[in-house]
Amino acid sequence: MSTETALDQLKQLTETGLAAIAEASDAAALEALRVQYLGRKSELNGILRGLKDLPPELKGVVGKESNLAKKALESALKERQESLGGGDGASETDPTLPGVRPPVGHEHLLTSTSELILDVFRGLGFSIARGPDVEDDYHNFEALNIPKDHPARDMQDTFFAAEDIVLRTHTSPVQIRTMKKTPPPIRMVFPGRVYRRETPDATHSSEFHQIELLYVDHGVTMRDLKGVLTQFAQQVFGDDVDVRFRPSYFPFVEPGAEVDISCFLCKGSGCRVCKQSGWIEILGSGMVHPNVFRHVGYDPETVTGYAAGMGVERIAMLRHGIPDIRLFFENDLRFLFQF
Ligand code: FA5
Repeated sequence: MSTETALDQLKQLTETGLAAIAEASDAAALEALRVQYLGRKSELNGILRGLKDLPPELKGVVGKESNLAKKALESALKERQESLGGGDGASETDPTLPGVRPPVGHEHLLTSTSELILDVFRGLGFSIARGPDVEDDYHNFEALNIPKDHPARDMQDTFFAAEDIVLRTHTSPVQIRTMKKTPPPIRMVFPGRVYRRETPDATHSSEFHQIELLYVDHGVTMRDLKGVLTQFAQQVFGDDVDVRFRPSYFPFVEPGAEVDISCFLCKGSGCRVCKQSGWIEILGSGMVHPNVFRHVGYDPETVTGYAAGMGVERIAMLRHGIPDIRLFFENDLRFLFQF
């Protein structure tokens, strides 16, 4: 075979092949053309197989042209297949086959726990606001009655982003931001992520979530605080739960109280979960300190208020008997899909 004959033959078969492919009206016709032009018994394959018998000076040029022809036919087939609506040509769409369901995720347990808590407070007349995760020293400490060098700063080990810029260690700074721009009365909750330089263990994480509560008006008393927190505890943990207020210290409240619920597992008789005490701590709270009101320009002689802050992970752990806080952040689907 001369070079010209082989090249002519290639040109011819490419042209007729391309024309036929462009005309093909369905996937079956395309498949037949693929077999005819590119299959094992095709003319082109015959030329490729014969290459080895050609004299070296012909082999190069005919080989190159054959490959170009093959590529042109292949891409024309692919293009036509796509313009006919995809498919691999072997199977037409069968509308009676069951569909393929993509895996669908669901709400993270921390999200649904936050929503549950926020719903309780919505029902009690609170509205929701948020503040920034990156705070300045003034909002996170100073305005909350924790001046520089005050020993209470050590209560929450802090991540610093710059000299006076911190990752907030609690959601309490949102109290300050809210009161600064809104006159009383205020009845709000502030959910959000907080950060502390802690060594993680089963109940401590260096990143966790809090929900803050703030109610300021004329004549708000500790009794209002007890009423609302008891309501909250019973709606979240069940009607038969007992609530206990224990004196405690936070610089931004006076008096301050920590709130315990009776152990849901042993019902108060003492077990491993409540460390034999019969009670489990769920949050910190108290009456807003007059110095805090002074910082935001409220008159502590005319308004009073209460505040509280709770850890969302701890509440989810108590509600579901989760033994280790780190499970929330490992994203192991076997854990997450249980809730
Ligand atoms: C505070 O953060 C105060 N801002 C709460 C407050 C607000 C008191 C308003 C009074 C008035 P405390 O550091 O105790 O307080 O944290 C509150 C809750 O966050 C704890 O009860 C606990 O549930 C949770 N918590 C604290 N540290 C961690 C941690 N490392 N990992 C997970 N949860 C934590």
